[in-house]
Amino acid sequence: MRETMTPMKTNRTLLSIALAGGLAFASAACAQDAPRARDLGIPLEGETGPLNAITDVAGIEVGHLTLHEGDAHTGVTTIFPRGRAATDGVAAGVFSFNGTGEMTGTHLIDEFGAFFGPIAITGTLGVGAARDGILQWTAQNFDDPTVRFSRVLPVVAETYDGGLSDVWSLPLTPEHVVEALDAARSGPVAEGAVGGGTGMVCYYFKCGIGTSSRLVRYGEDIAFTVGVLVQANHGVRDQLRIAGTPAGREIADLMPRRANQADAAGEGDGSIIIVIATDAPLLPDQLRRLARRATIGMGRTGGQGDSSSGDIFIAFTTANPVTLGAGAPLDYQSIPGEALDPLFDGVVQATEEAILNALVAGEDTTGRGNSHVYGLPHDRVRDILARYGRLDD
Ligand code: OAE
Repeated sequence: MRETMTPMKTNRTLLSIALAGGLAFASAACAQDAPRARDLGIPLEGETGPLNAITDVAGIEVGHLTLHEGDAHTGVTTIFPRGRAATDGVAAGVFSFNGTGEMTGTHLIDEFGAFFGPIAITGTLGVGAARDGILQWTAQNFDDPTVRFSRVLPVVAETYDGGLSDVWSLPLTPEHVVEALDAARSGPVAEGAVGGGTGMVCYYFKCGIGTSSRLVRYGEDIAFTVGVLVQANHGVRDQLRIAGTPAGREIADLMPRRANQADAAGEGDGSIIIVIATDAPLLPDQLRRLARRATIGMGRTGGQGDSSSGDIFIAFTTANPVTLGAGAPLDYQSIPGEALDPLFDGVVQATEEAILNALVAGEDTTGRGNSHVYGLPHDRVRDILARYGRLDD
């Protein structure tokens, strides 16, 4: 069973129950009645954009494909920095906090400071299919795709969903990815067990896709937007902190059941992919500085980049359209380096909230081989916040 998700005008409710193999695998997307971190009373700083999502950065489109096939529970999330129809590229910078993982296309970004085309985020073993899917989509939608050279080297990133999903059945195909690319839209973004987040677990709770945004004041009458989308699959329970409280240590029960004991032995702490978008005019080196600040936002929730984790962060700006060809010099704008702090704050705050939104969207899930992961218990989180004087009701 598979479905693509495109944001509807109102927050959607999409509950995909895959009855294949008798498994209940609920993917609660961003729904009218689904609470997010702020709804639980988690105190969070800063002013969000209207959607509190990466799509608050004008032009960005996000698509998901969620795949349930037998014991496989995976998918792909796609992000178009300028929308599906755009030909211009974006200036970008990448920061690998802990590089035990993959994000393709980064050598070219490090060299040229830009990329063209979408970003795809999926499960570890789906990277090849996602890369091929972007190439197929590009060939279908561009007469001369090579003109946008980086479109031949797509940006695809991963986190490992082998705990809940039968990854070695290799269920994701390039055609699935083409569907997720065609489904990309602006508007609200589904969170949790959806798209690339379908089989993801963070801090030993069900997790996955999360997003958030901040309006960043720059001088008297300018405001920029910073948007963040995460595929969160990182961390161990003791590390989890919510609004500074040791929530992970306070919820020492509700631990995952592995498909087999060997999994437990091999279980790393997972990874997190963080995509940062902004409409502030920045240069590649400045975008790398923004990407580095996502580390702080992850750290606020307790993540610390353990050894086997692929914690790789990419930042891009929709300002400064990047065209190709040896034409006239380009007039790039950029904010003076000494004035970046408000944007750094926005990245830290939106990253923290995106991870918490991914956690709050998580639901009790039974996956391959009768593995099981609990969703974050909302009432207990509220009790913990209250006990530590951190409940923002
Ligand atoms: O949980 C499958 N790391 O045996 S990868 C395991 N992106 O469960 C990642 N878990 O997801 C990294 O820390 C990654 C694993 C690292 C290395 C290769 C591929 C992906 C292991 C690891 C997982 C984690 C070997």
